[in-house]
Amino acid sequence: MRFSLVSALIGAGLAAAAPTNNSDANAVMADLQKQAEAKLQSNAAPASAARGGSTCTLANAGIRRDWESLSKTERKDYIRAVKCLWKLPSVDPDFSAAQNHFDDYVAVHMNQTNIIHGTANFLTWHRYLIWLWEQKLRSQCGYKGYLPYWNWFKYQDDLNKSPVFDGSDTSLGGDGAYFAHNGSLVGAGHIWLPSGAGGGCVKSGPFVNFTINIGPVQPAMQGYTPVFTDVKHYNPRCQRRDLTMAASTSTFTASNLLNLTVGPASATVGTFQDELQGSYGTLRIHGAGHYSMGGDGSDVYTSLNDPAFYLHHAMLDRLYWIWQLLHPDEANTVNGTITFRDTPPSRVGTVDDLLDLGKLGPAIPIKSVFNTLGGTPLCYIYV
Ligand SMILES: [Cu+2]
Repeated sequence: MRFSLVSALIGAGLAAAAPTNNSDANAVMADLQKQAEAKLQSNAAPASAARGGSTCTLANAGIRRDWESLSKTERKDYIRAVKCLWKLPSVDPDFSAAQNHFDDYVAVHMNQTNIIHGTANFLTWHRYLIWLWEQKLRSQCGYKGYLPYWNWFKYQDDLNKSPVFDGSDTSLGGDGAYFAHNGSLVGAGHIWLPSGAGGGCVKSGPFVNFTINIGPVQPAMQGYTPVFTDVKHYNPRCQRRDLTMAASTSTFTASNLLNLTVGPASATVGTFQDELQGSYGTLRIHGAGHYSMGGDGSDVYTSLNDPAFYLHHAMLDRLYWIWQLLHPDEANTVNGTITFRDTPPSRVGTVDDLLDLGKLGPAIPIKSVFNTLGGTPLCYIYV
């Protein structure tokens, strides 16, 4: 059997390994990716290739890549396509605050926040959401590529240097202007994160003059006054950001990554998703991506106002994809109920529950998106 860094680290014991710097996390990620690809190759053996009559194969699957590995031309094409969504009309008259199709995604997520987080459908609902976004960019805005991801483990020490956030015309915008505020309260108010250097309107990059219209509902950033209302409340404003290294450096670690993918938290989909989302008083990888962005990206209801949301959730989906490939017996299961941390108490979710994203796309059962090569409708891999 091939020697693997991951198994070496596991062999050494998670606590003993406890790597904390970027290079360790990046090496672990690269190794996990290799293991996932090896599983893909063996799954694609002729006997299983025709399973279910899917026309999706490794040869024709879409390939989602690290934003950094896209050429500048490809990044600009993605940015152009996202801007195109601002020019398309809203598709749901109920979202009267939505001024365009970009806003529709914010509104759909906002309306369902309490039934798609801390629930059985968290992983699959967001998987389907970002797939619909990717499809829309391709079908309506002429985008030729696939959804890129933000690789959290690179540049976590200085997000200003990340190609996602460096403020160049090939980024998704830089930090916000300085806005004096007293950090962010996260983990249901149990954890305080110090402010970064921003907090105001994003001051550089391709989306500087673009207006967002819905929310905020519950931004973690102090001093950003929420609008406790609904998708009919029109609230035009700039998009805000506060790049917060206190969130990224503390959480995007090799030990957290190992725990999720091959360590104790990887045992079941329940332990995996709980560790990913954290609980009261803990900051974990899903939240850390949002709180690293700060500003609008820190709002559990309307974080889609930050265009980097989709790259963050693509990376989250990549982690889910890797976990599924490494845990085939658990890959097609769900755990949890249909309300946020079972509040109010609700029934257990099932694989037949529908992922209903309103007018963004047809409602489909959870089980149809377990396999990203299933062709019902998904057909993509990560590299
Ligand atoms: Cu969400």
